[in-house]
Amino acid sequence: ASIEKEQTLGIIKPDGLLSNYTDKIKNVILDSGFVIRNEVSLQLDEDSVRTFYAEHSSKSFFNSLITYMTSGPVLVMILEKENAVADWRALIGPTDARKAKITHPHSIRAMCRTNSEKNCVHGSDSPQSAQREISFFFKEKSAAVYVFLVLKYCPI
Ligand code: DGI
Repeated sequence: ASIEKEQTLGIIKPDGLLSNYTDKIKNVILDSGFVIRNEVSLQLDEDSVRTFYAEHSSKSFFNSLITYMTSGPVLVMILEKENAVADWRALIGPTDARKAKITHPHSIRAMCRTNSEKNCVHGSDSPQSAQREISFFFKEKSAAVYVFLVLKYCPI
């Protein structure tokens, strides 16, 4: 019987990229049975982070989260395997990397960093979030957008 594959969104955050954890993290991803279906490296702007993390907009740490996530490029990946959402969350470990070091010493967050804000990686927290977050970064442009772009840049 074929195994149902699931997709989730993973992000290597600016501290992960700047500290050269990318190869280490990718090795863990591949060794754990994920396929990296698609990836893009980009510099997020403030508006994108505000939209992406909208559920945290009322939190005290929201502004520093925006500063952190715009402090350098990120690597956004579609990760695929059976049970990808839960397995990726388990692999990255708890939000607070200080706790991760104690309770989940083999997690990615334990490997990278030592505080609750700079925790190196992101993972969607449910299949619904995964769908929303994947289309946030990888949504195919609609025909209407292409018509707009053609008319804008190649006016008849
Ligand atoms: O899904 P997670 O990334 O594990 O955690 P989350 O959705 O609760 O929070 C999103 C990000 O916001 C998290 O990766 C880092 C930041 N954050 C969360 N809780 C705190 C925090 N930053 C600070 N400074 N303090 C927090 O308590």
